[in-house]
Amino acid sequence: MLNSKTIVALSTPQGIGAIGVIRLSGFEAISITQKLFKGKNLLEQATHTIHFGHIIDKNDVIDEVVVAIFKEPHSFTKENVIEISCHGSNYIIQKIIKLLLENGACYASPGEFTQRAFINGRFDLAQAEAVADLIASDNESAHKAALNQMRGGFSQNLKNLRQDLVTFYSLIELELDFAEEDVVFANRNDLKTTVLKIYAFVISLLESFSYGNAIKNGIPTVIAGKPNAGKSTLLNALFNEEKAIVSEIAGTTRDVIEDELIIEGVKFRFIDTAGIRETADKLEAIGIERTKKKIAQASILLYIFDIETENLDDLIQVKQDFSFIPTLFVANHIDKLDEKTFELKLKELKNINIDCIFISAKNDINILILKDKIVKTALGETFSTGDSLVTNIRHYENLKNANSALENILLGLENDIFTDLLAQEIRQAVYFIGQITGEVTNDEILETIFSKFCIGK
Ligand SMILES: Nc1nc2c(ncn2[C@@H]2O[C@H](COP(=O)(O)OP(=O)(O)OP(=O)(O)O)[C@@H](O)[C@H]2O)c(=O)[nH]1
Ligand SMILES: [Mg+2]
Repeated sequence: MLNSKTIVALSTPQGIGAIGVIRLSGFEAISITQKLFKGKNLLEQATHTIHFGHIIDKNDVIDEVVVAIFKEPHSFTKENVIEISCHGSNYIIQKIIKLLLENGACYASPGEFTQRAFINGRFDLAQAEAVADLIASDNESAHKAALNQMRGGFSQNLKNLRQDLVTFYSLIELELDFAEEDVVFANRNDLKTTVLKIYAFVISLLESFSYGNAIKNGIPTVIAGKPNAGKSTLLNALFNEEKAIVSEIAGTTRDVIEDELIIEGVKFRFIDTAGIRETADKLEAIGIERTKKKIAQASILLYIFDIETENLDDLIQVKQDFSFIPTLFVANHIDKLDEKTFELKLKELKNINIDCIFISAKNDINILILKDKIVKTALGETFSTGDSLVTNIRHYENLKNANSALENILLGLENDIFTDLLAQEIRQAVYFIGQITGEVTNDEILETIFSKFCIGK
């Protein structure tokens, strides 16, 4: 084992709870715990067993506890691990940790348990990072993506492809060693086939990032429309809460209002915007510019309009202008129409081929149907959850770098560039791919990654 120190930290959240779990990892985890434990001799117990007993300070009983034993290598860190479940009082927890420190344990730094798991080969770096994502996940899709990645996700595939590239790299290096003899060890066609395969995979991972990122941070969904269409009323209806100011004055919302909402296990970030119209008001104009920017960055557009007053030509225009983004047309204010007028409007909209969801934001009519439609649109636009998703910006950056190195290799092969230049590009690609799974990393990178974890993870 690389680490001789035995580390300790509270693994449950700070604060008062029914129980707190203190975790130790390291060669001496069991023997250090035994020094303050009154009960069975922990040193003689089998792995994966739990034991009731007391934590004592000299002769004072501190708490009744349950101790779980995981012996190396069958533990989270692949080291000896002890988990002490005690009562969740801050006093008890601090006291037990202090006793453990006095008996030879050291305080764990943030993410050190997971870091050890990585160093001891329990999983690769991308999987270790997924542990942090899993803990942070607050919705079903983010949870699925993190769990999938923690179990291996795209890592193995990436590692295999990288290995193929490494093989070519060594052959090319060999050619350089025999430069004077002008021999070819690396078949250029085979190299091209391999590079194309990796390239396709890297591209698919890069493409998954926007969705992966969205499910982690919420799928950006913009509510836009003319002033007084009922955008802010709709935002409030979706959240069932008065988030935005609603008034009959056109141009009420000037700044963008955003918040997150989980619907059917998918996280959305709803964005209420300033109504779009021609205006001489400087502040309102700035708001409208922001609206347009938000739409450009969003994944879904909810275009809401007042069914009583909306001009059909304007709707056709909107459909054209925003064809770049999946758009749901939301016909609002249906409460104001009698049945006959409603039927008429229905026909008109059908004639111009605009599919709508009919709601009354103010009276909470059909909001659930709208929510359902939003989820379907989000899922239809995106990947099935079984796919590998890139959710981590560090992975994304490395994939982008690997991608440009791969492009250079392909270009180089087309143009028959010098072998040493080719070797350099292959080395780059191998390096950046290796950065993701942690096959090449320096201590500094590791430190930044694991310092983002909390203590006790
Ligand atoms: N009758 C009726 N009134 C509604 C409905 N939805 C919104 N309103 C009213 O329409 C007016 C404008 O609503 P807002 O939600 O402020 O409209 P907005 O689109 O946010 O407007 P701006 O922020 O000015 O662009 C308010 O008086 C609302 O109460 C609806 O479904 N039926
Ligand atoms: Mg508004």
